[in-house]
This record gives sequence, C-alpha cells and structure tokens, in this order.
Amino acid sequence: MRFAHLSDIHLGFQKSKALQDIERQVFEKALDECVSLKVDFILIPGDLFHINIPEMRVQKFTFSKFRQVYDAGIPVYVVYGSHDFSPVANSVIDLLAEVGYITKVTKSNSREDGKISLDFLTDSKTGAKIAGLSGLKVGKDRQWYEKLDRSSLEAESGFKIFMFHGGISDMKTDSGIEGELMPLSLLPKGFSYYAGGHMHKFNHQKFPGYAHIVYSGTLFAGRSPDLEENAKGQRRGFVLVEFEDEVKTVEFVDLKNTSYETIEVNAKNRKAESVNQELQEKAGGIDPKDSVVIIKIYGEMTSGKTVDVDVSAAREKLFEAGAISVNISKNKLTSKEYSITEAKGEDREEIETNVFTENIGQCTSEHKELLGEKGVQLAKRLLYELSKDQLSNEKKGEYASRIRDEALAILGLDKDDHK
Ligand SMILES: [Mn+2]
Repeated sequence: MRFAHLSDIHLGFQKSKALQDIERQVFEKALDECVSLKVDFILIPGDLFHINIPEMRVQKFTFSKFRQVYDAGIPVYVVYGSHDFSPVANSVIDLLAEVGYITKVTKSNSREDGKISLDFLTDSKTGAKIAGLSGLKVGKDRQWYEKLDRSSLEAESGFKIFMFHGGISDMKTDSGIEGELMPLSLLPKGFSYYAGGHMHKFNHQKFPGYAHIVYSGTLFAGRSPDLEENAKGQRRGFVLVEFEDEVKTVEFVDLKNTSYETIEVNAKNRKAESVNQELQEKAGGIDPKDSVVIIKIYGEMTSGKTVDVDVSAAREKLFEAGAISVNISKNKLTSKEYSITEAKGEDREEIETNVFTENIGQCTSEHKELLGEKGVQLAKRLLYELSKDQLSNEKKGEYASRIRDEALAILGLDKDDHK
C-alpha cells in the first residue's frame, strides 16, 4: 500500500501569467503522477491555496483536477494551512469537501475540561487511521496544541497518520518562515507517520517516539525566496510512502518546474551607475530563453540611493531575449549615504524618538525646520497623526481628507495648495 504526501502548493500565489502557468502545470503533474502511481490516498497538510478564496481561474483548474483524482478512486485528505485557513469554513477547501472531491481531516471537539480532542478518520481501502489539526493564522497554533488531548490519540492502535501544519523547533529547518516554531513534544507520540506542512523544503527526520516527521515542501513556490532556492537547485516534488502495518519506505519524487538563471551583482563600495552597468552587461551575457531569471543585488554602496540602481533596462533586455520571468531581490542592498538605522529604546516613545533622531541625522535639507530636534518633533507629530483610525461614522473619503488636512497643518502647509 502507498500514499502520497504533498503540501504548500499555494495555488494562486503567482502574479505573472508565465509563473501562474508553471504553478498550475506542476500541481497537475503532481496529481497525474499520483494517479499513475496508483497511490491509495493523498495527504495535503495545508496551504493548498495561497488564500482561502483564490480567483476563479484557480478554482476552475483545481476543481477539474480533483475531479479526475476522484474519478480514479483516490481519496484526498486535507487540513487547512496558515494561508487557506478560514475560521468559519469560508474557504474553497470547504467547497471541494462539500462536493466530495476531498475530505477535511480535522474533527476537533472542545470539551468541558478545556481540552481539545480529535477524532480519527479511517481510510476505507487501507484501514489507515488519520487525525490532524489545521494550521491557524500565524501564532495561534501553539495554544491549540497545548490543549490537545494527546493521550487518547496515543492510545489508538493500528497504522496511524498525524497531519499538521506548522514548524517544529527540534528540527533543522529552512529559515525565514512565518510564525513561531513549536516543540515536537506538543505532537502526540507513537504515530506511524507525521505529514507536515508549512516548511517549504523537503525534510524527513526521526526522533524517539516520533517515527517519521516529514515535510514534503512546496511543489514550486509559495514565498518569493522559494524561487531563489529553486534557482540554487532546491529539490521540489512530493513524498511517496510505502507501508503495511508500519512505514516501509519514504521516497521523494522530484518534479521539474522550470529552468533558472541567476545574475548576482555585488554593489559594495560602488556607485549606482557602475552597478547598473554591470547589471546590463551580465543581462546581455546569459541566455535567458524560457528561464526564470533571478537578479540579486547586494552590498553597501558608497553613495547614491538604492532606488538609483535601475533594473528596468536589464529586465527589458532579458524579456527581449525570451526570459519568462525576471525576479529582483534588492533587500540586501544598502547605501552608506543613507541607510535606515535601527534604534533601541525602553518604550515606544523612546524608540520612535531614537529612530527619528538617528535617521534625520543623516539627512541634509535646505528646510532647516525638518532637521535636528525640530525635525524629530515634527516627525513624531506626523506619525501620531497618520496612525489615527477612521471614525465609526466617517466615510473613507472623509477620513482621507481629514488626515491629509491635519498632516498638512502640522507641516505648516496650506491645504489649498496641495489638493
Ligand atoms: Mn506554506
């Protein structure tokens, strides 16, 4: 007997047509592969969709593909992730469940003693028992797990699978994921397989009491750094598990998504013009046809603003040469001339004062009232004004113009000149 485990597909994440096509193709290829491998069932522990209700285009191809899997007689078991989660079952996942193409696993009951108990669902063909807990909006998960009645889950006999969506602090994992990690000890012990979602890289580890903790990772990309990882050769695909009364093998099935080219420019101790020039030369030096191009610009420039590093010419050149997408990462690019400084302080007021003092100190302006202590006070008053909320009886337009007028007044500007 065998099952497939895939997760974090993030359907609906991509913005450009070319990447949307890849997102769709990889998803369809994965499920086609599951059908031709004749798996007994499929597990998707969260973030099937990037948001709870993705656009119609995404819903259409998803329904059509799950229909085929359904017709092939393969059950699909799903829990919500942190992205497609809805507290009131207001997610396309619930539509798919309603028509019977997929089955939502989470069956949690809040009890009088404050604990949460979970019911098992039995896969009729294999007899595998499946329990799981959905991901929630970032940070709330832990409270749920702390209330989980683990002992009744641990007492159940047979081949058991636990589906979950969240990071485990005991595991070596990819950095930069959202939300806190939780200790492994919050998961019930003794399951045959733990199907994880949320971490975007394939990861398979064993711990005492926890036979196989497995993340399949994303199929393609669900966060912008995923594409950079792909360009570096990160494996993408799904997990195929052979089992009888226990897990026999855990195998990773690689799926190709697209080809990548990377351009890196180190801007350290340089000016924007020279960075731009190197960028253009490098863009002309690769063959980007049918590839996703990742442009990484990093380092601290000697002068100029980081916005003066202009990727538009290089981008145009790459598209002309047949690139399907150009993704730019400039978040490690800084400039000596002006850099946002982090400031510390005891409370919010003090932190605000320090941030403004540090950063205004690096500015020059002929408007002396914007500099020094005066500038700091002005910035603080502006910040206070701009963070005011809309009044309950106020229309959006009224709110916008009230805030604008107040802000202009603080700056000592005449509102009639700034319509
Ligand atoms: Mn995810």
